[in-house]
Amino acid sequence: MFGRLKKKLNEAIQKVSDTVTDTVEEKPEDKVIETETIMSDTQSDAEPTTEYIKSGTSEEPKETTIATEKPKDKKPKTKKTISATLKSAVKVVSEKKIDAGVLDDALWELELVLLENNVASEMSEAICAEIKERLVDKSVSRFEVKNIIEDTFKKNVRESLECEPLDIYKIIEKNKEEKRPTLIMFLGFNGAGKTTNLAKLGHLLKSEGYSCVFAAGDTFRAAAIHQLEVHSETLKIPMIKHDYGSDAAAVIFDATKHAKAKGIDVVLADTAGRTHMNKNLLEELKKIVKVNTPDINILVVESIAGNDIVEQGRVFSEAGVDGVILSKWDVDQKGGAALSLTKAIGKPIVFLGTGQEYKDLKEFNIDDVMENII
Ligand SMILES: Nc1nc2c(ncn2[C@@H]2O[C@H](COP(=O)(O)OP(=O)(O)OP(=O)(O)O)[C@@H](O)[C@H]2O)c(=O)[nH]1
Ligand SMILES: [Mg+2]
Repeated sequence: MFGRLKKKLNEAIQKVSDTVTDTVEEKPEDKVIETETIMSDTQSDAEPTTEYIKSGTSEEPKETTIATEKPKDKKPKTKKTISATLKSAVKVVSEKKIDAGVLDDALWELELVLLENNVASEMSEAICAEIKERLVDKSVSRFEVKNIIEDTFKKNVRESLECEPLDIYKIIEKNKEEKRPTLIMFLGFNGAGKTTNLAKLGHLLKSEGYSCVFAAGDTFRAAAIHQLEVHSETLKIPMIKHDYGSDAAAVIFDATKHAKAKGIDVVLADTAGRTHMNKNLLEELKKIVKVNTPDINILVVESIAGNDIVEQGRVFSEAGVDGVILSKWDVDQKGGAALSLTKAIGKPIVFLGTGQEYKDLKEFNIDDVMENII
């Protein structure tokens, strides 16, 4: 999912640490590195002036003299001098304080990378502000700069994803004790992956030993009932359906009644895709929820939906959302927006949809995301 962001992020982080360090190295004390690197790299014929050599190598005049006395066609023996000076340069770098102006420019590039990959602007700004606070006027080496940037990024992403978890199995078990089925309803934007991920969850729950029934609650889209029916037949999970155009709330109600009568553990209810911009469709969704009071409302959101993700999350939350499935996680796109959803709606990501097959439903784990992102 984060292949693109990871690549760009690492490039930007490298650039920030390089810029910061390079600028620090351009202090007068480090002049000797420039002098001798130029000599060694270009094998210049021009002999440095005595005055310049003195200012650059006051601590090691001997090596510098050897270098200037070498025949024109040979590379000056400056190896020892360079490595010695590099050592002192590292010391200088770690003793220099990082300048706010230099850092601002470098961090702006990092912020752009985050924004280009749809990381929400609040999060991008917060990350860069915190990096700045941790670096400005501090004495840090190039290595530490990189670590501080990575640490700050990870900390912010982790905080944004952390949330009280939703334990579906615990809810099912509790309801089983009370001899009633658990109703799990799927809602979300058109084409987000509701029906496919409902079927995947049915497959998973069945493999865990729970009995399931599907409710064909999308009575709106042509072929939606048939789509679920195909899953029902393939997975050998029964399905309750009415005709197209009938009341979705009634279909789900009937499926729950059926599950109660037959002692079925879980009802997985599909609903029609709807845009979060359409008030009427949202009102209808609220009615379905009111009639059926699902135990769990799962919002299915395409992880590649870009900055619209958070808005979708906020609006569907009006109907009640308990957890999220981020679908299409396998598609490598600008996935940064997904990082902000949990914080925005205060509900956890429960599963990632990682493909189009039944097995492609992965329990969400923050550590896996962190490993993939940086
Ligand atoms: N690559 C990938 N494709 C997915 C995933 N989940 C769903 N899809 C595909 O996305 C398309 C839409 O999926 P559906 O399950 O029909 O989406 P929906 O939300 O039910 O759509 P509507 O009922 O029309 O609103 C299908 O081609 C699915 O195979 C996923 O995790 N990864
Ligand atoms: Mg559907």
